[in-house]
Formats: sequence, structure tokens, C-alpha cells
Amino acid sequence: MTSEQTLDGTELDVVIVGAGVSGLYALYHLRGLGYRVRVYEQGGDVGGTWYWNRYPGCRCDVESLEYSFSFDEKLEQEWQWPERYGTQPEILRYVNHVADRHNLRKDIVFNCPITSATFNEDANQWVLSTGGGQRITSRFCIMATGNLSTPRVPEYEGLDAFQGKWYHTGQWPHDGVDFTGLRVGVIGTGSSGVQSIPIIARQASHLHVFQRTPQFSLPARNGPMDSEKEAAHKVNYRALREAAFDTPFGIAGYPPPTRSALEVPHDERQASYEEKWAEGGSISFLYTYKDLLLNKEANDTAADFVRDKIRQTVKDPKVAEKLIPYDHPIGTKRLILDSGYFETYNRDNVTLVDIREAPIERFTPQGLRTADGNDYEMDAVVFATGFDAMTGALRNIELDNGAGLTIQDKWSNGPRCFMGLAMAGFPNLFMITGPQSPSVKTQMILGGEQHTEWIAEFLEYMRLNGFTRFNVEQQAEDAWVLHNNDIADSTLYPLANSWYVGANVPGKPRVFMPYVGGFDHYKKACDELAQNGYPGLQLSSQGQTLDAAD
Ligand code: NA7
Repeated sequence: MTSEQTLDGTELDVVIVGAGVSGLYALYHLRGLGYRVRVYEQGGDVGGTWYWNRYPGCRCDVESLEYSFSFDEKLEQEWQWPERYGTQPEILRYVNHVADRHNLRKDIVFNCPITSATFNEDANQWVLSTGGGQRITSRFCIMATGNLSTPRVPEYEGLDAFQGKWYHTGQWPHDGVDFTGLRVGVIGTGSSGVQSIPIIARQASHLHVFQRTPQFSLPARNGPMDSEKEAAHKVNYRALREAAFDTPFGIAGYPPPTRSALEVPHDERQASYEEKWAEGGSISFLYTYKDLLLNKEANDTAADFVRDKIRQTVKDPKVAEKLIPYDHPIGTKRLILDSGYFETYNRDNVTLVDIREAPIERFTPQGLRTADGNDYEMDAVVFATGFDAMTGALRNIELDNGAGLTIQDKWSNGPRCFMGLAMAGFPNLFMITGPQSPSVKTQMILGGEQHTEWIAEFLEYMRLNGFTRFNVEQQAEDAWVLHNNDIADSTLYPLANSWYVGANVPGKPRVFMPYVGGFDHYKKACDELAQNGYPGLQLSSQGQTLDAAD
């Protein structure tokens, strides 16, 4: 492997952008194979999503025993998750432990945003610039920049002059925020809003929730870790991890449903939904029947069940009706798990404001004004308004291939990637859990491990065969994008105005971004690619181009 040199004298084979869970594993794994690797991270420490999202109530919606690295079997046994679902502080503690345990920090540069990346054709290397003006060169570049890492604050007139404080859930102050006795507003009712609202409501003197779109949410049924369940899981950890790779969501323990919701009598169906509702968890609920995400009529049976639950929980029928989603099938926006969300609207100090009916017109020095002329005075506002998901982080980098193609041009009509791993026209550049890979539709840590291991195997193949450059064939990328879209179109997902299609960002092209054909099928396709000698990837060395599949 030819190595390249940074200005500070370090020779690199691979530069990784991002020290979230994927970047960390990529560093660990590639370093272990002998590659010279360095990670550049814009945050002050490891953790990515879990470093930035410190808002009250922030918790993973995948159970703790699943949401962890699978590569360290000893740690898997040693680590004790205190609750069924990990809180942000607990997950961050875990990620920090992994970084320390494997001495990863020595190869990570923190507080170092990558602002540009250009491929130098002649030198066959990527040239990256940092916010601090450093220049880094490396033969290969891995973008481990995350799917939900570019927070979005909507542009409101008057926000600059607002005299209170405002926060975004995805950029939360590290020393926390005490809302005790304050008049608070939360804008947005996705996962971040739904998780934080019950906690903020308990502190604030009054909480206004500004809701544009109601969302489906199920009780998480979080609680202390069940020690018997933990012991049983740990005894079987290997088998469960292996089984997880063979499931659509990268999570073991949910046998695929075999029946349609429409072939079951009403009472039996209600009983099944009740059971899943009591159990908690989104996969379990959406896996009640095989066609909940495929057939609108089937989906309606589950959606109506949850709508009734909202009516039963929220005492004021007018408020309940405003909280009930009608505009999208259940599960087509990420199904939220909550702890006491709908109950919060029974509190005297909580008011729901429907900003679909009367949108926010502007901020004022004291708060905000809605289009119906109402003024809301507030001491603090929380933007739980989400992210420029899946493409935002890469588009924020001046990324170009050195031959006139920028990422902004390439993705002007939406992202185009080959298996979410690489892109035509951008040689020697990888993405981990990029668009058109299962990414956010799978257990992200497992997805990152699978991508990293595929990349590592490919690098080894290149090294052993003397190749120094790869490029994705345009045809292969086009075919994958088409496949991705065809699969999405065969489901109900595209019916929702979700961040999966970029609908939350004004002007963003509407393209369904994650691969929803199932992690199991995706992994099989990746494995076959490797077994067949990487068809669709052009490999070359010293100017000589070979098709590895020949
Ligand atoms: P989400 O799920 O994108 O939710 C953002 C919320 O903010 C959602 O209710 C949006 O309404 C609302 N929003 C966005 N822009 C505006 C404006 N301009 N005005 C009013 N309301 C707005 O982000 P989260 O951080 O909650 O969760 C992201 C993911 O993190 C989640 O799916 C999990 O995977 C973890 P909309 O629905 O767009 O009408």
C-alpha cells in the first residue's frame, strides 16, 4: 500500500472524516489491518450523534443489548446497560469507553472540521483541508459523517432580536439547560421533541408545543434492565449478532410475520396490537403483520389502533384530535418511542399550538407571533426541528473530484450512490451508511460495522492485486439508484413527507434516500459483489485500467 503524507509528517493510507460510532470502528478495524489511518472530527470528542444530541430525554430507540458494537466480545459480556433503552449519557459513556479501551484517540484529531476534499488525479490522492487551514493527503478517504448530523434551524424573521435563549436539540449545551420556572416553547414534534417535551414540561412554568405535523408514537416501556433477559442475551450474544445480520433491520429476535393484517378477524387483530402496545418497541409493532408497510388498507388497521390510544390518553378531545396523525401511514415517518408524551398534554401547564393552522409568522423580542395574530411570550425556545438528513453533512463539505464535478452538482437532483458506499466520478472515496444503503433503516452500529468490513475487504483485495484506484461505473450506480427507488416505490414509505425524502428541508429534491429492501438483502448484495470480483467497480494501477470482474 502506497502511503501519502500530511503536512505534519504523518503518512496516511486512509483518512476518515467523523468520529461517531462508524468512524471509530473504521479506525479500529483498518488500523488493525496495518493501514495508516487518521480520523478528523469536528466535535470536541468521540460519539457523533451521541456527542451532539444532549437534549433532555434523549434516548436510543433500539434496545441497549442490541445497540452496541459486536466486534469486542469481551466488552459485550462485561458492559452492563442499566436500562432497556440507553440514554444519551449512557451511550456516550460506552462510546468513550470503547475509544479508551482500544486506544483510538491517539489517531483522532478533534475540533477539526473538514471544509473541503478534492481528488488529485495525478497524485492519485485525496487532498482535504481543515477549518484551521491544515492540508491532509491520503490515498483513500472514508466519509463517516453521519445521517443526522446537520441540524436545521428554520429561518425565522426576528429570531436575532429574540431576548430569550434558544437551543437546537442537536447542538445542546454540554452543561445542560435548567428550564425550572421558565416559559418555554418547543418547536417540532419528531423524536427529539417527543422525547424532550415530557421532561421540559415538568420543569417549565408553562410549555407551549408548536406542532406542524402530528406524529405516531408508541410507548417505549423503558425500565431497568431485566437481569434474566440480559443473562439470556449474553449467553447467546454471538448467535444473536449473527442472526441480526440476517434480518431486515439488523436486530435479532423478531420473527418475520407471515400473515396479512387483512386476513385476520378484527378482534384477533386488536388483541395482537394490544399485546405489541404493551410490550413496547417499534419493530415489534410494525412486525405484527407482513403488509403494514406495503398495503394502505392493512396499515390503516394499525394506524387506527394508535389513533384510538391517543384519544384514550389525552383528556381534552379537541387536543387529542390535533395530536392524531392523518397525513401519513403509520411507520412511514420514523415511528417514535416515547415515555409519557401524550399524557403530557393533560398537564395544566402545557398548551398545544397547531402551527399548520396558523404558522409561525415571526419571532418578537418577547417570543413569537403566529399568523392568527396570537403572541406567545417565552423565556426559552427549543428547536426540535431536525436535520438536513443523510446528505447535509457531505454537501456541507466542498467535495469535488478534481475534474470539475462537485458533490453539489452530482446530487443536484438528489443523492446518487452505488450501494451507499461510493459514487461514480469520485475515485477512492467511500461513505459509511451513505444514501441508498440501509443506513437509518437498520441498527446503525451494525450497519457501520458491515460497511467497514466490506471496505476493508475491498482494500485488501486492491492491495493484494496491486490496484491503487477504484471508480464506480456509471451504469452500476444508475442501476443501484433505480433498484433503490423501485423498492421504495413498492412500499408505503414515499407517501409521507418525511426526512427520508428530504421533505423537511425547503427546496431539497424529493428522493427516497434509505435502502428499504432489508439489511439482510443488502448485505447479501455486498457479499456477492466481493465474491464476484467487484463488478461495477473499475480498478486500476499506474494508469492501467482493469475491470476486476473480467
Ligand atoms: P424530525 O424527525 O425531522 O422532526 C422535526 C420536527 O420539527 C417535525 O415535527 C417537523 O415537522 C418540525 N419542523 C421542521 N421544520 C419546521 C418548521 N420550519 N416549522 C415548524 N416545525 C418544523 O427530527 P428529530 O430531531 O425529532 O428526529 C430525527 C431523527 O433522530 C429521528 O427520526 C430518529 O431517527 C432520531 P414536519 O413533520 O416536518 O412537518
